[in-house]
Amino acid sequence: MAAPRLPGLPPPPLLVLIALAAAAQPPHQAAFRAGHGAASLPAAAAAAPRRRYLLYDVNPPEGFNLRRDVYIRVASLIKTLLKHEAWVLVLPPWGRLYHWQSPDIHQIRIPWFEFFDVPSLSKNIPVIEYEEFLAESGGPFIDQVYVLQSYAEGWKDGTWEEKIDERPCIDQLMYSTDKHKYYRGWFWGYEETRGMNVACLSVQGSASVIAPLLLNISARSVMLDRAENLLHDHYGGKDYWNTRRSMVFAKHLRVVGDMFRTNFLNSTDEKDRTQYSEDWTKMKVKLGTAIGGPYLGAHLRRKDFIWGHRNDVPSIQGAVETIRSLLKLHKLQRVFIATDAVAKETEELKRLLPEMVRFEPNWEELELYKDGGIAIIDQWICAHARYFIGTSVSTFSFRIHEEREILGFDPKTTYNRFCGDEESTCEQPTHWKIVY
Ligand SMILES: Nc1nc2c(ncn2[C@@H]2O[C@H](COP(=O)(O)OP(=O)(O)OP(=O)(O)O)[C@@H](O)[C@H]2O)c(=O)[nH]1
Ligand SMILES: [Mg+2]
Repeated sequence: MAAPRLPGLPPPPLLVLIALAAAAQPPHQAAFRAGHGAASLPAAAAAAPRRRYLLYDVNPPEGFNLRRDVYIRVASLIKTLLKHEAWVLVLPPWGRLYHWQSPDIHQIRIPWFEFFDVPSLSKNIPVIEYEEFLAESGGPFIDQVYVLQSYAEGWKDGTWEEKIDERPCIDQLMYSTDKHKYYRGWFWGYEETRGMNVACLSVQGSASVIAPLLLNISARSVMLDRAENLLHDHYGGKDYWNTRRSMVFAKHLRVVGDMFRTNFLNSTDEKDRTQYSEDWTKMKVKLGTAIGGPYLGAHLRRKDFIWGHRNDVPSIQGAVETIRSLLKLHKLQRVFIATDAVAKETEELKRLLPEMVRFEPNWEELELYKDGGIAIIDQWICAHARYFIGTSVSTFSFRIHEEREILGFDPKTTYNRFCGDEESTCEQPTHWKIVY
C-alpha cells in the first residue's frame, strides 16, 4: 500500500476550513457557534467539533530531550494534516523515563503542563492533554495504532527515497489482545486505554510522508507508536523553529530558575539584558543582545555518556581544568553546573571546584517538579549564563543551545563543548540560526 505523494493532495475544502476555525476557538465558543446550547449536550461532546486526533509515543529508552525533538517532527505532520482536515495533537503523557530514577516519587501519567506552557504550544498547533482526549473523544479507545518501523530489507540499491508501507511487524509487538479482542499496551501508563486495531508501518522519510495515509483512512483517533522513526520535515527551517519556540517551559519552573539566578548568581533579566516576552511569537531578539548573568554555565553529561562516548567526554579532572581556564578567560568567579553525575563524581567535583554552584532540590521540591522539572530548571539556568559549555552530542546540551539562541546570545558564548581528555580534533557544535 504505497501512499500517494503529498503534492497530489486536493486543496482543503471550505467545510474543513470552517471546522478548523471552530477547532481553533476556545471550546465553549465553538459549541455556541455550532448552534448548541451549552447545557443541552454533555460538556465534552459540545466541545468537540468533528476533529481527528493524532497520538504518538516514542521508543521507551529514549530520553526527555530527544522526545522534545520528536514533538517537533510530529508537530510538522500536524501542520500538514491541518491543510486538509481538522486534527489535534494529543500530548503524550510523560513517564517511565529511563533517567528519571528518583525513588519514591510518582513519575508516570505526567501531563505536559507540568513541564511546558500549553497555551504557548497552542499558538503553534492545536494540542490537548491526554485526559482531555479521554473526555472529548468519549473514552479510552484509540481507533488505530500504527507501530512505525524501518524497512526489513534496508535501503534498496542504496538509494534513498521517501516511502511508507504497511508491512508485517519486524519486532515483537508490544501490544496484546484481551478477551474482547481489544489491544492492550503501555499507553503512557493508562491501563484502561485500548487500541481497536494495531498494524505496523515501515517508514522511511520525513514526518509528513505519513499524511496521505492518515487522510485516507477513517479512524478518528490514530496513534503513531515509535514516532522517532519519522524524520524532520525540514530540520532548522521556519516550521522547526516555530515549534521549538512554542515549547516554552512551564512558568512555575522558570520562576524557580529565576529565583535561583537572583539569589545565588547575581543574575536578573534587567542586569543581564535579557529581553523576554511571555508570548513567544513576539520574541525576536538580535543575537548578541543578551549578555547573560556573571557566571559560567556548564552541562556535564555523565552516566551512560562516560562509556557511550568515551572519546569525547572528559574525566571530572579534565572538565575542571577546562572550567578553570574558561573562568579566567571570561573573568568570571562563579560556575553553575548542571549534571547527572552520580554522588561519587559530584563529591569529586566539589573537592576540585569548591566554588561551584548547583541547583540541589530538597525532597519536597523534587516531588513537586519531578526529575523532568529539575532538568528544565538546570537548563533554564544554563541558558542564562554569560558563557555556556556543554557535552558533546548530548540532546540535553542541544536544547540549551536552542534556548540561548531564542534569548539572543552571541553564538560564540553558546556553541561550545567539553573535549575528551585525549581528543585531538574536538569539533565544536554547529550553530543553528533561528528562521523567523
Ligand atoms: N537535572 C539534570 N538532569 C540531567 C542532566 N543531564 C542529564 N540529565 C538527565 O538525563 C537525561 C538525559 O537524557 P536525554 O534527555 O536523552 O539527553 P542525552 O542523553 O544527553 O542525549 P541523547 O541520549 O543523545 O539523546 C535528562 O532527561 C535528565 O533526566 C543535568 O545536567 N541535570
Ligand atoms: Mg539519552
